[in-house]
Amino acid sequence: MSCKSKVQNATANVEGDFQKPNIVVIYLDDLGYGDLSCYGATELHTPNIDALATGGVKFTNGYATSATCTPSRYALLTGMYPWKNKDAKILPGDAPLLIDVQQQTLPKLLSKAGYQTGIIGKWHLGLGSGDVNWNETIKPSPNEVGFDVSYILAATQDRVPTVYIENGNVVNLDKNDPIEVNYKKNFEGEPTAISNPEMQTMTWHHGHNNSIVNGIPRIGYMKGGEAAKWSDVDMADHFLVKAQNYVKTHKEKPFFLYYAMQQPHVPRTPHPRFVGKSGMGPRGDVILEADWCIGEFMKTLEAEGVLENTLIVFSSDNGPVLNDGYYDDAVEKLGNHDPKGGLRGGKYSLFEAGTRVPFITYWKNHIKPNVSDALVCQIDLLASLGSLVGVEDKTTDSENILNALLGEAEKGRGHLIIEANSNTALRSGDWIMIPPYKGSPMNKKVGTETGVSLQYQLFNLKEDLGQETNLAKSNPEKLEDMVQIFERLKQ
Ligand code: NG6
Ligand code: CA
Repeated sequence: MSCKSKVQNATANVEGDFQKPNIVVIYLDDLGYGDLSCYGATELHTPNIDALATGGVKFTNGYATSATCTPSRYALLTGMYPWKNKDAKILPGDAPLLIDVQQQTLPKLLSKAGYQTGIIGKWHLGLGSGDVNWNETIKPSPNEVGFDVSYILAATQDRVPTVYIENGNVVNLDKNDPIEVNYKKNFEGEPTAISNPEMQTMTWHHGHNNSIVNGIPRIGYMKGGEAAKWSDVDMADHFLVKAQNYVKTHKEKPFFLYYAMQQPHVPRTPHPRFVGKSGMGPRGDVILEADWCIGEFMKTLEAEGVLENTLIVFSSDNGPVLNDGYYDDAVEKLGNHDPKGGLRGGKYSLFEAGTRVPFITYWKNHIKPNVSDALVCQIDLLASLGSLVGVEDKTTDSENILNALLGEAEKGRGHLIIEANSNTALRSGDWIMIPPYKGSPMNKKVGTETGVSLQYQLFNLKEDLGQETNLAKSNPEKLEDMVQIFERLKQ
């Protein structure tokens, strides 16, 4: 048999050099660099994610492109810098699909190599082309940009519509109770957190005062769809079972599964069996819940006989935030835990904690356990995983850093442009340069620094992880160097 036909005939259960591994991207929402015990947390214990880190490569310089969800997810799936697309900002739940159906995507690329592709979990990249009718099959959806199957929540857990959507169809929709969604105005007579605060079981702090679903006030107004509404406390279990079933029903041929978990984004709604487990309130509890789900998911890979033929990439879409709009004790019960892991800033910030996130690759008996300081970014999965399965693509901003991702090279990317709230900064080698921007240095509602300043900022991250000393004035040569690279890359 030729090499090529060996590849074509490879199945997940056949041993051999040419076997294509299954690929699973496990992606958390707002998990910080310091939120896992394998990244130094002492107050939270995440044994299942730790097992991936100790059995795989744990990256210390792993990045999302952006400090918020939509742009990071856009980069992950398209390999394109989100700042090149003016619409790649936090999207409302009724936004049109952000990815052009003609655009290259990671699932499309893997499909070319014979992969089955699926997404389960949070989408937040828009749906339809403007005026979505939630009561008919929604198109375009993930299924039009490369996923064979999709089972998603449209935007975020705190945004309407609060329903699951499977292959473009709202799950459990009763045609006699159609869903309507509006992000500008309420539907007549429908309760909101303002008109009916007594209906709340969770209280909003900022934003989040529109429709109330399951006692939780949300962003956006929704009417109807009663039977289709999800149960927040069961969401983690629900997605887990879907992910497990995906593995069970697709294991005969190579698959790519994007398992996009909703934790620890707000509203934090741990299943009752995790309530109180962290001693840190719901934020800690849902991190433990996510860790448990990952452990169960790994058990399924093993039980189905595909563990040794599955490459796992674990990461988060942006850095941590405590108060993101609800009173949920995240600040009050934090204790000695540092979600930022010693970094400066947080979600929404150009400082490191906005974009530097846990980043782990695991492939049993293929990846040698290691800790890597290589500069790696989620934007590079497209070119790198393409290279792994033999499909080259040079049409995007994604770089082939496969060797670094597999722990076989010490160097990853040379440069990376990170983004927060449409402002960009350059990471290059050990250095980061943040150009001057207008705007507030503090995001007062969430209580974190934005990283924005009217002065140039330059930090040596190797010597100054916490970005305490701005070297822009004392090292003008380095600054000039960084500004030139930045300007060249931004063109
Ligand atoms: C913000 C929300 C925040 C969160 C965020 C998106 C308010 C005041 N804040 O607009 O709660 O939903 O959007 O988070 O509404 S992300 O992780 O999906 O980017
Ligand atoms: Ca997020």
